[in-house]
Amino acid sequence: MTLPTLDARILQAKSVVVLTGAGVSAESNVPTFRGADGLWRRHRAEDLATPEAFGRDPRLVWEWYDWRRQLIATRRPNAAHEAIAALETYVPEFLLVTQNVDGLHRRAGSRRMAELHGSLWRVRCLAEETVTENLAVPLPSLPPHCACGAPLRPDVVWFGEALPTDAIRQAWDAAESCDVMLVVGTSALVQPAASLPMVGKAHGAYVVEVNLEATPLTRIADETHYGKAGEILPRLLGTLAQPRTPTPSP
Ligand code: BJW
Repeated sequence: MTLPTLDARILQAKSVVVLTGAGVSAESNVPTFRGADGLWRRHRAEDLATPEAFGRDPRLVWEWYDWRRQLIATRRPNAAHEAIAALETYVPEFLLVTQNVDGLHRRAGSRRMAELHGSLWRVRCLAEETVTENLAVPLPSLPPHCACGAPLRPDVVWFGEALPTDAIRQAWDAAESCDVMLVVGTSALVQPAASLPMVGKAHGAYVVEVNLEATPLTRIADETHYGKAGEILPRLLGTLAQPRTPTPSP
């Protein structure tokens, strides 16, 4: 008996979830966190990605985020982002759950998204808690300030902070009800995002992993494809990785 290919399985699915991590942006030359050239090899997360670090030295934290914003502003979505954006247009119920803060999925055209760890392109007022888009590159002064006078922080999720309630609820519900979950370019080490494939699996989803190497998720995945996401996804998804052309009217 031959197993259905992934594109056939997806065409039969009512609901599909794609979970992505930093590896999906690696081919856009955006550094990952834990790879050989990863951000956490050069910097300590405790110094840059915790509320305590920001409380101690907001300027230092902002210098790092401003550097990353400048770098990412010069980068483009790659074939993996594009394949995921195309896939969304073929599936009735679809959710892209991303841990990435770089905004490349949105630039590739993805719309039905839950951004679990926030966005580099939004800022939050420490006094009013208001969130606004901020695309200035570089930022004119560090740390930036709100019109009310209070400092702004990046609207991202640091270690020890709760994830945005709506995003994690949406992701959890989708994981519980999806037929297929595709997990791309995440080390699956950071909670609670790393639990989503287990939730999907426990509720009967067919779990497919795409990564350069094995992760803690590999043992529960139904299929693992080793290699670069930008090469593997277009191959695995076939025509579903191509933007859907409108059906011509008769
Ligand atoms: C390729 C590729 C190619 C490369 N193609 N693949 C339970 C147990 C243990 C610990 C905890 C727990 N629950 C909570 C914790 C603590 C903590 C945690 O998980 N720690 C672990 C590290 C031990 N979690 C938290 O603190 C979270 N908060 C929380 O749980 O709060 C609870 C709470 C509730 C109520 C009130 C208060 C609190 C928050 C986690 C926030 C994570 N933040 C960061 C920074 C975001 C902002 C920024 O970018 O600056 O998010 S850390 C960093 O890791 C970033 C990423 O989104 C995240 C995940 O990394 P990711 O995406 O997996 O990247 P990498 O680099 O690890 O992996 C890349 C992968 O790609 C690799 O596998 C490569 O092989 C692969 N790859 N090129 C395909 N071309």
